[in-house]
Amino acid sequence: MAGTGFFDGVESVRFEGPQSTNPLAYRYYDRDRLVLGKRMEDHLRAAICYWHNFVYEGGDPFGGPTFLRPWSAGDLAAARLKADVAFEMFEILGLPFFTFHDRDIAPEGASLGESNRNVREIADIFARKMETSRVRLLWGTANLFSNRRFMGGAATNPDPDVFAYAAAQVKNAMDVTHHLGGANYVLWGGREGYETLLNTDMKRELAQLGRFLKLVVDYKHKIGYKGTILIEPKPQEPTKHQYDFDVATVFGFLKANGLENEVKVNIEVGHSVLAHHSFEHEISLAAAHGILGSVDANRNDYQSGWDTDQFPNNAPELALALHAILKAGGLVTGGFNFDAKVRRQSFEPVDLIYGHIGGMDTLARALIAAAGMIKDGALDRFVSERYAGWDRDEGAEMLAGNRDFAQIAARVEREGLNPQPRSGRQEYLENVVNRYL
Ligand code: XLS
Ligand code: NI
Ligand code: NI
Repeated sequence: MAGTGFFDGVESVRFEGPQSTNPLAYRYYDRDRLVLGKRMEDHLRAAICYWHNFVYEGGDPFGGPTFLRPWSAGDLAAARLKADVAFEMFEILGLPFFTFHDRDIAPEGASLGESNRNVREIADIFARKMETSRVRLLWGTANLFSNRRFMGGAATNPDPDVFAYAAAQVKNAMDVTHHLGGANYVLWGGREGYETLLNTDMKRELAQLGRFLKLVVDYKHKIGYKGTILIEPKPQEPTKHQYDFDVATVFGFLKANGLENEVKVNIEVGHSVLAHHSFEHEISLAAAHGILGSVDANRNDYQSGWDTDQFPNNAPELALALHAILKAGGLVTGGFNFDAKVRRQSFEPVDLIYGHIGGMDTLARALIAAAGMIKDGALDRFVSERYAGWDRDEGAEMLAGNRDFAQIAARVEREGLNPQPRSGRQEYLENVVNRYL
């Protein structure tokens, strides 16, 4: 590959094993290692995101860019350089997927037509690079939140022309995702929410959002796109009240619109924390409803109250989520997308590499631990015994709807039922989990 020189001196990152002290090697992520009969790479399906690596410039509310990237001019030439650097990074890390928003990859033009042409021009560069690279597209999405036209919402805007503009932008992003063989298409409703009810007709806005999602699903079928449509829940930020608050809210919304078999969720670790859930709660709930799609892998600062998008680095915490994912049969079209950015002071190119190495090794350790728990069945056995009564006799009959209240009450009296509590054994189970970490 003709190098841009951006990552000069950084070699391809390889697996060297847990004893390695090379900071530019994987210590746990060994992509070909079989875990429960499947390659690690195929379990995790890790992706490198475009926005945090190649768009974020290190700014915070109190100061501007610190990274000073050579593509900061923001024109098409800069976009081409950015694409070259991105593919160099994919190569160095050897991860199988990437993700992007339309506005990450190409500059916005004077009209939507020009913006769309810019996006397609860079997507064509991607397509050519993908002929010789092993990286694939995990998902594409449209940025319907940065431009000021979306300040009052995209699909949920009071102005129907903004809805139309958003639809036209999503159509193009779906076309491009389809063209690049993207495994999923994501919708994160950054501005789909509100600041104050004083100026908001919530009922209308929810109807608009439902209509928008139906249009997305119709278009998917019309163009023969086989990927999965994903909604990414987030409770707050940028709006005070987001309509896609958490997995439960999204499931209710999908049911209300008859889309629960068409759309799944992309669950982000940090967003779960902001919604006051644990990540494994969100995973398990999505799995229970059959809408587990994909993961945005990161971590949130527990003290912040906002979305800090840090790289995952806590394997014990992720192990329970991986356990829930494995139990649900794994991520099918989904994967682990690093929706994570390096901190403002980590301005050197190699810092991007360290972030991903740490994230990958954390996921790999969590996967190995979770696979151990699954293999021994220690947790599952306890849980299935705990509920075993529901699988037979009167438990099964009640659950199936074969008993009414009168029949249930009569049996309680007839048999003189007096059920005795059994220990939930939380501490014992926590100790079992610790054996695998
Ligand atoms: C923002 C979201 C965003 C989505 C893609 O908080 O995580 O990055 O993943 O639009
Ligand atoms: Ni995300
Ligand atoms: Ni986030």
